[in-house]
Amino acid sequence: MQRDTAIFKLINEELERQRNGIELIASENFTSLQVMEAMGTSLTNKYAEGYPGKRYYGGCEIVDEVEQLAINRIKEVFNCEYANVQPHSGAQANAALMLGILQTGDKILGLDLSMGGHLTHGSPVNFSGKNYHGFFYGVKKDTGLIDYEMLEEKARTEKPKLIVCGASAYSRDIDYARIRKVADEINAFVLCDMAHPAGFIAKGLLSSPFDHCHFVTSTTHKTLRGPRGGIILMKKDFENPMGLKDMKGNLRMMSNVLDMAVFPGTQGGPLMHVIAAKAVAFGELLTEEFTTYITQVQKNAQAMAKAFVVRNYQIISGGTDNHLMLIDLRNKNITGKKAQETLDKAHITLNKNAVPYDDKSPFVTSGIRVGVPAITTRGMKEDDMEKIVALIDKVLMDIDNEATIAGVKDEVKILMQDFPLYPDFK
Ligand code: DSN
Repeated sequence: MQRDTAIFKLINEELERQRNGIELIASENFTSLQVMEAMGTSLTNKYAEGYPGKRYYGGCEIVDEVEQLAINRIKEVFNCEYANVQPHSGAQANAALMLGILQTGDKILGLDLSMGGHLTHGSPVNFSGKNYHGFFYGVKKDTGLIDYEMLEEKARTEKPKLIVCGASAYSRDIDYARIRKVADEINAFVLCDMAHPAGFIAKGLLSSPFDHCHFVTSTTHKTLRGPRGGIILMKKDFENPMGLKDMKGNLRMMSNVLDMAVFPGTQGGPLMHVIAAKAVAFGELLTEEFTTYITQVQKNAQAMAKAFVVRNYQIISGGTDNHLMLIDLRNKNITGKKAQETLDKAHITLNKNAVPYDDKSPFVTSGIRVGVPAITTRGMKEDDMEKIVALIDKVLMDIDNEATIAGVKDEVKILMQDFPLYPDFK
């Protein structure tokens, strides 16, 4: 068969784009070479519906070991009793979790998407708001911090079956104990979707949701720096209070409910090549090298936030505890859309983002979200954050000047040559 040159040409172009640009999308990262290698393997050929030791297909003895290694490693990372490593994505993990513990029409309470929440936390355009009834809490207008009083009030009046915490564009730590307290009052479950801060939680740099939340979901490709995918975790297994019984009439353990919600509930065959790559990434999480990396992510984010503030950029909540910051550009008279599109031309990649109480549509927005996991993987340090903010400022302050943009694009390329990406790939 002829090699598909059209696709491989595009793959090479994408690698060059990643190499030559400054990647500031908060949810992206660069995996290690061995994580990518694991994905491009014969494991993609294998059907393995079921779980290790309980499959619906023959020939699963090797992939069983792969999946078990992934499970064991991620349980060790977060010191937890249960892990399901099969969800194809964070959205799939949340879909399965909700299918397992909720009935259609049940109420869920999550952080409003326009205040930093996520689509799968009850948005009306998502399964989570179509199959279930979404209610929302927000952040305070003056501080940009989660409005816990509002969360408590909504919880007490609406009595949701599930409270979801975790966010896509929130730069501060979360008070999980406070959320659990009100959940216990109304007999609700608590889910923490830790997709963004998971890498910090793994190394104790941010509060852990595990002691307070019944369930924890995550993607594996953000601060965990693995392949694209999802996971579902529980600190401790427990008997399901919904009364779901097995064939012998015994109450099912929640681990069994969740496993069944992933497969056969919401997915078919697991992506064994991705699970192998997850296992590799989870092994990397257990190393001191990863501790050094994620500590540097936090230092870089703080250095970057400081550099923006010095240039009079308005960071929601005034700074960051994690890897990202949300910047309100209204005082600069620039929309998020215009900023994203113009910075893209200079090969600085980030995303437009609604800011709390935004007066513009989600397609335009008043803000940008900036994250440092990917550039930290490339080896950048605090003084490089200064340089990047200076380049962003140069573009934004002269936003219609094509010559300035082209000049910054050249500066970006030169800067990034000092931080090689996959140098062994030719
Ligand atoms: N796309 C993820 C993010 O950027 O945060 C959420 O789905």
